[in-house]
Amino acid sequence: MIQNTLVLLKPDAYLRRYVGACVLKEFRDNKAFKIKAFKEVTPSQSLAEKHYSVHREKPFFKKLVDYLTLGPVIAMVIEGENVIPSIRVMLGNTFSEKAEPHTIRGKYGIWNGINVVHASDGEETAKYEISLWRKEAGVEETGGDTVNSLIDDYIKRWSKIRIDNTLKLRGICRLIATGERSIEDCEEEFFKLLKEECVDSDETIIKKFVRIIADNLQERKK
Ligand code: IDP
Ligand code: MG
Repeated sequence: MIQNTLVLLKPDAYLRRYVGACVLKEFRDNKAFKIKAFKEVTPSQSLAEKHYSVHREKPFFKKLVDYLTLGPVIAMVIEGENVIPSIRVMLGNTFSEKAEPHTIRGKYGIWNGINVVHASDGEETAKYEISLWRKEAGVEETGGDTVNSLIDDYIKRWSKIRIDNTLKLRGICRLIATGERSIEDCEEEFFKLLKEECVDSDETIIKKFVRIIADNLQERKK
């Protein structure tokens, strides 16, 4: 069955430029997918809250909204045969450190909920999310050559960077999670590693990014 799904390169994938380009390449190069909308959007608080409204009662809700509003995202509408489950499989487990190494989250997710990409989890959700992002952020399904060339330009521009510190960042998170190191003790290292990856971000946003990672480490899941 032909389906449409909403895919977001979350702010971590956007700010970590090379990682974002690698992820986008996986979607572009999959011949079963047709990318119909592609737009860089800085989500407002209200859009982030509506997008994650199913989670509003969860203890991590506020931090989740802080994460989605950390910086811009790339919003896409992708069409394809059973595209909703296919993309969920490509993403892997919600929690980066549990995701299989060949999945997008397994390859590029830092830790816990900092997991690079969002994708709709079912047909109803996809309809809700596509219409929400169209209404509130102008994510229009224009399709065609314009979308394709925007994607090609993005990949070409950022794949040159070639800096991917995922495994180093995750290694530090693991030591914090096992109690071998403290978050405070690691903040400087997180900052340095992210600064290498986030080539065009200012220090204020990178510091916020470090805070988001730290919050996530404290927000332990069951
Ligand atoms: P999904 O993104 O795999 O569909 P959901 O359960 O819908 O996962 O959760 C939405 C997002 O909320 C996740 O992608 C992740 O960023 C974050 N999240 C989910 N569970 C937790 C948690 O227990 N702690 C922190 N963040 C979480
Ligand atoms: Mg979900």
